[in-house]
Amino acid sequence: MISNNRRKIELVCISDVHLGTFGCKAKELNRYLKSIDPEILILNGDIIDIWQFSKNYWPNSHMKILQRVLKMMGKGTKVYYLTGNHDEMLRKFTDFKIDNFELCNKLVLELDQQKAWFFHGDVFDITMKHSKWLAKLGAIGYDTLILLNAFVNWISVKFGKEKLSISKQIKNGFKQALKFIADFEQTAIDIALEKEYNYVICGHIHQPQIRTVEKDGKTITYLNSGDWIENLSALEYHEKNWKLVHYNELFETDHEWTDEVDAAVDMNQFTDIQMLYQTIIK
Ligand SMILES: [Mn+2]
Repeated sequence: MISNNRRKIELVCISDVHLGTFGCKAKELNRYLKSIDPEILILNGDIIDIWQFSKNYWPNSHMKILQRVLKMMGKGTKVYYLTGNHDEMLRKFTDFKIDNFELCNKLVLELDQQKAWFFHGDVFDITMKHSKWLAKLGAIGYDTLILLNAFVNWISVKFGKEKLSISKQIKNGFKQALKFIADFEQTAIDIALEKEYNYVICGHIHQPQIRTVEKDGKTITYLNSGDWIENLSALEYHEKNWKLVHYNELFETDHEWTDEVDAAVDMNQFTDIQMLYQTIIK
């Protein structure tokens, strides 16, 4: 693919890549990223799976994703990294900003006079699993809930239990999963309506979606970027339209894609970021 063939897109949002795990389809993601030239790239959580890092799985194809993102930044793409639960360790660096890179918990952008609210979505885990009465995010606050989730996970691990893993839960029981997805989407929609956003964009549940609903005379669009384990999906915003794209529809998949030789990235121009991710990775 030649560089001037890249599709110019105003905004691209991906999530749940889970770099560092066996399931991650890094080669496919790299192929997709190579085919686009977005003004803004939003990495909406669970990009690097730091929970799994003890397993010591970090192939070259995974490193290439990070290099690809750095390269895009070098070419002027603004990158927002919104933290998820599998990369919650990054939350202590929240609001870290350098050049055209920003690390945050949540993000509000104005897209053609419409307010778009981006966050990973694990903030709902605790409200849905443990206490329905906590569910009103407005009342308790986003950052408090994130802390609460981290605390519950810390306790669970202390007592030899597993951390809350929603994608795992979804895989466990079909009936339960459907209810969970419906609850998740409804919670996101309700809170976004209350806050008067026009778009609410999540990840976390690995269920790609674009759904517009009307409630009390207001219109809201719920979007989910899916994941790069099973769905291989991304959200693209261009000329006032949202599109959900799937790798399988964008590329032929009848033969396995082999990575072509790629121009080397001059890593020296990103010393600070490199230091940051080396800190994270070691
Ligand atoms: Mn997640």
